[in-house]
Amino acid sequence: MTDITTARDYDAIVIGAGFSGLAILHHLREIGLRTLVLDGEDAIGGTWWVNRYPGVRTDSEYSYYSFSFSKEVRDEWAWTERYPSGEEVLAYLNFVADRLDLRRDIQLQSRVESAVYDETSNTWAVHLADGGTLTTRYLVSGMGVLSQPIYPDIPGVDSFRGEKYHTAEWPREGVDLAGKRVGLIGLGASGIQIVPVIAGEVDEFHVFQRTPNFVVETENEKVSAADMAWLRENYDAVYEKAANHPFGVAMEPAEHSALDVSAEERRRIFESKWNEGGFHFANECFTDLATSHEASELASEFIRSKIAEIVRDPATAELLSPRDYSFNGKRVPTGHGYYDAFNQEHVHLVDTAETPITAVTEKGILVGDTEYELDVVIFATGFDAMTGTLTNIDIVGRGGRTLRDKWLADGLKSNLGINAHGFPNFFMSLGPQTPYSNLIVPIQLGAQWLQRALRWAQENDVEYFEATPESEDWWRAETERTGRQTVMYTEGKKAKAWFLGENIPGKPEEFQVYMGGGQVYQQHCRELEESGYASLLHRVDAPESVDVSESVDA
Ligand code: N01
Repeated sequence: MTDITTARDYDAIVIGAGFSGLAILHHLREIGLRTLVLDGEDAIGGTWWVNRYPGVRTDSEYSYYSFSFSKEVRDEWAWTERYPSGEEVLAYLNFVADRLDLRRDIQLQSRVESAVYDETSNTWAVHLADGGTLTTRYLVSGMGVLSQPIYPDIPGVDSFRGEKYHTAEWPREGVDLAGKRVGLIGLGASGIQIVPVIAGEVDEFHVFQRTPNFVVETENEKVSAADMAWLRENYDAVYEKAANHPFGVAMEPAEHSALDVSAEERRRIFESKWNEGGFHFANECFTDLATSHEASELASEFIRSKIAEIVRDPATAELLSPRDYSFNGKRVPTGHGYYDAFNQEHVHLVDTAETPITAVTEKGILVGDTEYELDVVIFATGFDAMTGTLTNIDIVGRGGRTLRDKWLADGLKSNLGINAHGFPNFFMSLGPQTPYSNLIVPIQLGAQWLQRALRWAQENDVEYFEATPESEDWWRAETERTGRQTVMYTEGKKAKAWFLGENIPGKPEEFQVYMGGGQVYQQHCRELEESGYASLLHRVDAPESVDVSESVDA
């Protein structure tokens, strides 16, 4: 067996101490790899540590928004809400870290600035902001997919004299919004969560809307002791259901096309799933809300009718109703009193589609000739999704080429979002082109896949894994092919969705995620494993005379 510890500080370094980092640390430890997790923040939790804005909570239900691999965690942790708050998810992650004794291998306040692969020694050197360097054989990104915040390209953002905050950079000590005039830009899942919560605190609230969203409202019931007892008994079945679902949720597949039932029956089904709330509507009504434009438009019409029922002012209701794209064109957010918030007199919806925001001024926000004077501006303007964290630091592979340069020159390419050609022994948890899903499922299954792959590498004296160029071409084509069969393509383009890269001016239009279904993706991962990792080039440790360029499959 290969001695993989030679002259390196670690066998594996994982960047990021969120869900991914914790799962990977646990699984790599189990196979005896000396693993270290690095995180730039001063606490674990990843996205759940940095996203502290008021109202932050999961859009997925508690039962499948957790790991299933640890019996201790399953038996001892109790969720309290159907859609847990950010604070509760953070407490869960801390519980996981303590219960699995993970903290001793997590180094906080250690921001990675670059990681450079050395071909001669087959080693990654990880350079930290404090000047330190650590070496490792395997480098794993657990940096998160929606973790590189972006500010809008509106002139004058820096000139505003009041307070300004991004939802993903919310101050740890909180923000006192009482009695203030607040403006919010951005109505994706983050903005939609913050609206009803701060509406109750602020004096005047201006919500600047460029593109309305289809929000599915929900109740957020308490989780009882009996609910948790049931879940503990049925955890494996719940998890399996989520793992077999295209979007990673533990839900029943729909049975009928929206086009195959009578208008009355359609309304009845829409109504019943609307009442169940959240992701139930998108996933359980009909088979084709994500694949048929006509079906998606029927769902759109239903939600528009709900908006008109909830929002008392017809003009506001109309403004909140998307007309330029249909349901699923954006990631569908879960609402907790979102539409109802616009019934309060001090909550004003400002349409910036017709007349865009011209500038942020010293005093507030200028829309056309109207200046809205504000004390606080909140940016809920999203992220450089999927690739942002990976291209924001220098990940330098073979020949000194960065991942950023590779994707800029060749387009987004990877083998199943796990590894990229030119970057031996670099692995990504939730890399680009991994499923559009409740993310806990691909995080856990990905950690378990990596565990088996690296154990196999040890047992077979494999020096490195590296995606073949052919595998990248195949996966890119597959990601585009399947994505274009969904309304996420046609409608996502219109809605400037982040999953197509459309939310960032200049970012190429490419599917950032795999839309072909989480269960299909997992089947591809199993096939790669069963093939002996055939499309991940690997070289058996051998005398130095062996030419690396002749790397062969086992
Ligand atoms: O970001 P977004 P997000 N002028 O990109 C607007 C996950 N998430 O942070 O649509 C004016 O969706 C932009 O307007 P438009 C989830 O996967 C999960 O809300 O481009 N407006 C849009 O309204 C989600 O999908 C959870 O016209 C500008 C908004 O900013 C993903 O994170 C909670 C603008 C950005 O929306 C991202 O959500 C929260 C400009 N120049 C998030 N630039 C949970 O499940 C941007 N906007 C808990």
